[in-house]
Amino acid sequence: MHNINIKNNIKGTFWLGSIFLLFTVFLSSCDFTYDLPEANSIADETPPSASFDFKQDDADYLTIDFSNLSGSATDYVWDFGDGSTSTAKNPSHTYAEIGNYTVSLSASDKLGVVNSLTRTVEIIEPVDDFVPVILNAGFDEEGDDSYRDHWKNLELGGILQITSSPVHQGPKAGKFPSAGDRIAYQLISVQPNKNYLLSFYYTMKTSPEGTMSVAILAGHVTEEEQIEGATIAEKTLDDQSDASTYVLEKIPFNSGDNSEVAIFVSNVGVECRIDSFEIENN
Ligand SMILES: [Ca+2]
Repeated sequence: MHNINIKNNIKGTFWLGSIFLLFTVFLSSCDFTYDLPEANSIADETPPSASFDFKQDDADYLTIDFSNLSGSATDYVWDFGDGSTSTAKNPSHTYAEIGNYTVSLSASDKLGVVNSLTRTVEIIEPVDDFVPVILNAGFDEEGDDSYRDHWKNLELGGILQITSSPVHQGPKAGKFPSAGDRIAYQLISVQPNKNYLLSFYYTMKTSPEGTMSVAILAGHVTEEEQIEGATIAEKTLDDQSDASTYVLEKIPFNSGDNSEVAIFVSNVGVECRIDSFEIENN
């Protein structure tokens, strides 16, 4: 019996001690001077709202500049959709390649409230929308001799003539008499290192035998001796099968270092006509 009583007393002392110890631990863990609420334990009067915009960087189209428009937030986690993340407020991110990326921004405040926004960022190669302009490309522009003025280079030859029959399109076409003493020349603006396709229609009399030439020259040329060295591309035309039927011809070329190239038309030996120039990115 004594043994049992002693055992009970020991047990009671143990539990009392344990409770006291737990209470002491509890008291020491409490910070009575600063009461930080747990997340969502009180209403967040100004919860964060995630918002962002983005644009392609001017210098590098694979780099996206993000602007953070979130409200009531202090911390940010960006997921750029390519395995990369950032905690910067307004990050820029460079992608490895073009494509669609799902970008999410999680904005949170010090109360632990998180709001997220996901947007698709589409990265495409910038479109080159510059297309060169050829003035009076169809030789139809009337008045003040302007239908020929755009095609002048008196240092290289006499100005081309204009004919009304036959033409490919519109009221007029350019004409080069058999003497070969007339040329057409026009300097046009291009972008360097771009591929272009120049097209036009021409026809020649069936006799005597002769040729017509359309060349692309690297920039402005003022002397005949410069022509050969300046020629980027050239086509010699010799379809003399039908004087009244215009033939489509195309000259592909690369502008190289030049921001201007010249279209240069000349002929040898036979009367020729030309009409409807067009140029496009190639
Ligand atoms: Ca025309």
